[in-house]
Amino acid sequence: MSKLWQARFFTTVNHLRDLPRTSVPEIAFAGRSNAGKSTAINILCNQKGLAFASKTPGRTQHINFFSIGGAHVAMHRKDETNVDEIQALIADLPGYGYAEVSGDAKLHWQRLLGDYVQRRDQLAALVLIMDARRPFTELDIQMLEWFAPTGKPIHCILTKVDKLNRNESVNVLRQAQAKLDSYVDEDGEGFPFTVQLFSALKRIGIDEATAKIEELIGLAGDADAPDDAAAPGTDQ
Ligand SMILES: Nc1nc2c(ncn2[C@@H]2O[C@H](COP(=O)(O)OP(=O)(O)OP(=O)(O)O)[C@@H](O)[C@H]2O)c(=O)[nH]1
Ligand SMILES: [Mg+2]
Repeated sequence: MSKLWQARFFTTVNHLRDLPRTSVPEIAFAGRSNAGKSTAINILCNQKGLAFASKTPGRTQHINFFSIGGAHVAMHRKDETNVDEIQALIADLPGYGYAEVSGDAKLHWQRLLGDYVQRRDQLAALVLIMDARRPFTELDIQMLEWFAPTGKPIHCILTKVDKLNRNESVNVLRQAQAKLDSYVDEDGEGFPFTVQLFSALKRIGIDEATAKIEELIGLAGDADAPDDAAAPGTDQ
C-alpha cells in the first residue's frame, strides 16, 4: 500500500503568513487551471473526494494541504491528526491561467503561488501537471523558471493521455523530455527535471508517479510494517 493513501485534509491557506508551521518535506502540485491537479492527487491518494476536482475551471483557489502520517486513516477515520507525527505534506496549488478571474484576485493568486514555490524551504519538489495535448504553455514555463533556481526537482506529469493515440503519446513524451533537457545552468549542468505520461481516466502512470513522489518526499522504502510484512507465524 502506498504511503500516499494515508493522506488526509490538513489545512487551507490563503496567505503566506498562514502556511503550516511544520518542518516536514512538502511536495506541491502546480499547473494550469483544469489541467487535472486535484484529480491526480485524488487518484494517487486513492480517495475520490480528497482534493476537490471539478468541471468548473478555477476551482482550487487556495493552497490546500494534505498530511501523510500522523493518523491511522484506515483504522480510525475520525481520530485527530497528530501534527507531531506528520511525515510529509502534499499541497494542491490554485491553478493559473484561468482567464475569467478578475485582475485583483488573479494577482493575489500569482503572488501567493510565486512566493510559496520560491521561498518555502520545506518544499522538496514540484509536480508540474500539464495537459498532454498542450504542455509547456507560457505560464507553465514561468512556473518552471521560477522554481528551477532553487535547484530542487520538478517532476512533470503529462495528464489526460487517454485523449491521445499511442503515437501521439510517444511523441509528446519525447518532446517534453527534450524540452526539459534543454535547460542547463551556467556550468552547463542539467536540472533535476523528469517527466512521465499519466491518465486518471485510464489509470496510466499511477505506479510511476507514486514511486517518484514517495522518493521526492523521502517516503520511499518507508512503508508501514503491518501492511507490508506478515506477522511472524502467519500463513501467507
Ligand atoms: N479525460 C481525462 N480527464 C481528466 C483527467 N484528469 C482530470 N480530468 C478532468 O479534467 C477536469 C479538471 O480536473 P481538476 O482535477 O479539477 O483540475 P485542476 O487542475 O485541479 O483545476 P483547478 O482546481 O481549476 O486548478 C475535470 O473535469 C476532470 O475530470 C484525465 O486523466 N483524463
Ligand atoms: Mg483543483
